[in-house]
Amino acid sequence: MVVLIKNCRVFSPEALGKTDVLVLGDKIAAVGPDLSADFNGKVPVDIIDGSGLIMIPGLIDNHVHILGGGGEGGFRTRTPEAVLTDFTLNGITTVCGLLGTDGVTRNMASLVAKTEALNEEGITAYCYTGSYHVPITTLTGSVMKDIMLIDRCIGVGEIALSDHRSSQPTYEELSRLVADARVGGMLAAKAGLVDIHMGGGPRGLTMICRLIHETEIPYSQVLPTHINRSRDLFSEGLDWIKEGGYIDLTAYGLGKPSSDVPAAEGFTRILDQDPAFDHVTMSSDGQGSLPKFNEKGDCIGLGVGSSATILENIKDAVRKGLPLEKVIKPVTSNIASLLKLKGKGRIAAGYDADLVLLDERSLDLVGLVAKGRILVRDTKAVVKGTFEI
Ligand code: FWO
Ligand code: ZN
Repeated sequence: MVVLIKNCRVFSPEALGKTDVLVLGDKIAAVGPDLSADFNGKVPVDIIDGSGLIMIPGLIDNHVHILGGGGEGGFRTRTPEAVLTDFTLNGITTVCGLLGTDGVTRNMASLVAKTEALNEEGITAYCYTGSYHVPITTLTGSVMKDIMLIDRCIGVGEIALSDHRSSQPTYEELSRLVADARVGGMLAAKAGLVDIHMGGGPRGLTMICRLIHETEIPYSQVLPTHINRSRDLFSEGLDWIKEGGYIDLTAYGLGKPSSDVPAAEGFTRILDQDPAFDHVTMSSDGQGSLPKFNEKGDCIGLGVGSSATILENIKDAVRKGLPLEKVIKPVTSNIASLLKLKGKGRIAAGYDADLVLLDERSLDLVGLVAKGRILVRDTKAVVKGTFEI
């Protein structure tokens, strides 16, 4: 009910220095020095000594296959469903769940159920309606109704473009889909954002650019993801930011040689051209399949994404000299404002009490508070998913 974290180095994401944070219920009540919480012993107060620790806002992973995904190599390659500690032990307090290649054995009813389950278990979960395939398969029969009438549905995704697994939507189909998502979102005071899976195909961002250039739809309505999957696509992404667009990097596992642009390098190049660093987000593709295809398009290998890569890439970027207060923006305040997630993405009075405590030197996860509840304490999960042992 009441948590007081004393003497912690707080990044809200801005660097606030050493200060205290008071949590009442599921909200941050106050941020500032010398806070106390004494109710004459009538109310239990959980006091955490934050010395030697850094506090950042709970991380927001905007692209997670919470039901599991995959299947590109046949039924045995359908990837496993996420469990609560996949997120909490990696600093994630908010996720946006979605479907991918397989929009047949994975469906919106199950996605909404899993989204609700994660909210009941302790974090905040939203979802997108649809999957790779356009026209999208909705739950209520229309994109606008899904966004307006499903409480946790905040937009559409992930629809696939420039990819051999895409349904090859026409420009007209894409523009109608984005237009419906926009108006549905507007009518429900939600972002109505369309999360767009970018494949490695030569058409790149052309259809998205055409849509924004030829219609009245604003840049903030679409978020091309996996933008760092190739150097060519990433260069298009840099140009897209330059003209006002938003891009989402996938937080790849470190150390494996591949064609992608690692987040640390991507962030550096974005900061060079846009010091404000407001138009970039990052997501894990957690539980999504990471398939490898040969030149004939046959699946020759398959990995599984993990939400752990978000914090790993934050650490890597800081190790390479990027400032922490910048590096956490793509997974806190930037994505919270793009997705219009009220109360999310910042450490300030009135915001949701989603807080992550990291070791000051290693940036390893030490603690996590979600909606005011301590879910991780002294690096251990003190709250687990329903069937986690
Ligand atoms: C990416 C999710 C891809 C699923 O291109 O899009 O396949 O449905 O689970 N994953 N298709 C992974 C690359 C960005 C590395 C997905 C996957
Ligand atoms: Zn994808």
